[in-house]
Amino acid sequence: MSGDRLHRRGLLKALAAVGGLAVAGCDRVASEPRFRSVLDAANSLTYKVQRLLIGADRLAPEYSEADISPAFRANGSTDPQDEQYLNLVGNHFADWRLKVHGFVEHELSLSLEELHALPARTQITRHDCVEGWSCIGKWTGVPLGEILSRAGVTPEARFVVFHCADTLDDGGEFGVDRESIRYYESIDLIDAVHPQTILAYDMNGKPLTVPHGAPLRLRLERQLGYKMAKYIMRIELVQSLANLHGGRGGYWEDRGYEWYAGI
Ligand SMILES: Nc1nc2c(c(=O)[nH]1)N[C@H]1C(S)=C(S)[C@@H](COP(=O)(O)O)O[C@H]1N2
Ligand SMILES: [Mo]
Repeated sequence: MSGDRLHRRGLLKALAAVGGLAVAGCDRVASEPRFRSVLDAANSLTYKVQRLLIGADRLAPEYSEADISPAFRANGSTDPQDEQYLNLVGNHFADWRLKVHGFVEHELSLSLEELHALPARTQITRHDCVEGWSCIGKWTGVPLGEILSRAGVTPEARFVVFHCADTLDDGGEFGVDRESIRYYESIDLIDAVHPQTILAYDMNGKPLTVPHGAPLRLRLERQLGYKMAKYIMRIELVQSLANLHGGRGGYWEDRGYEWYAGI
């Protein structure tokens, strides 16, 4: 079978999974008891209303080279001190692999070189941080849908989880246990196969720097900055978010932010 056919078969499966999510997804999540507190009230309303208003295919605005911010602010973790990460930096990420696992037909382990050989997309977009600042940058990377079609998403999969290398100290002010401190994020399969959802390895035409998430970070242009995981180590396809860390689908979500952070 040609690679192209294999690829298409995988993509169709991913889209079939998305179809199921679009029809039944929200309600099924809301009926899981551990999700009620998250999806009740405002957050559930936000997710449903925004999904209706936005539509699955709407693109975030894209800008021109002239609009690129002269200095792109770095935020959150900007210099992770985790031992494993420092070792990877020391070797210029030659030993880094992106692991893709969970509800997939084939686990993947991809080097940066292998990622570079996959189809790429470049987009100039505006990053909005919940703290109230925005910057425009140019991002190049592999559409997440390409990776998922190669891994083959199985029907059980409902969410894509990004596990990061950095431990972000929250200063203890949220009362979350230390187990929850490593950064992570999650998105649904609709956003996962959106054309502007990319795993970026370049920023403004140069390899991603450590402050901005080297060697790989998510770009998810229709949501706020905290969703866009930097320092990605592994991508896990899961059925439920309840058993991960604080159970709310992300580092900041476990500390009270909304899971669906639509702009
Ligand atoms: N792994 C990881 N990803 C992260 C963060 C972080 O602290 N750790 N911070 C988030 C926040 S709040 C923002 S606004 C953006 C900042 O991306 P930048 O540093 O490229 O501006 O990364 C997001 N992704
Ligand atoms: Mo942010």
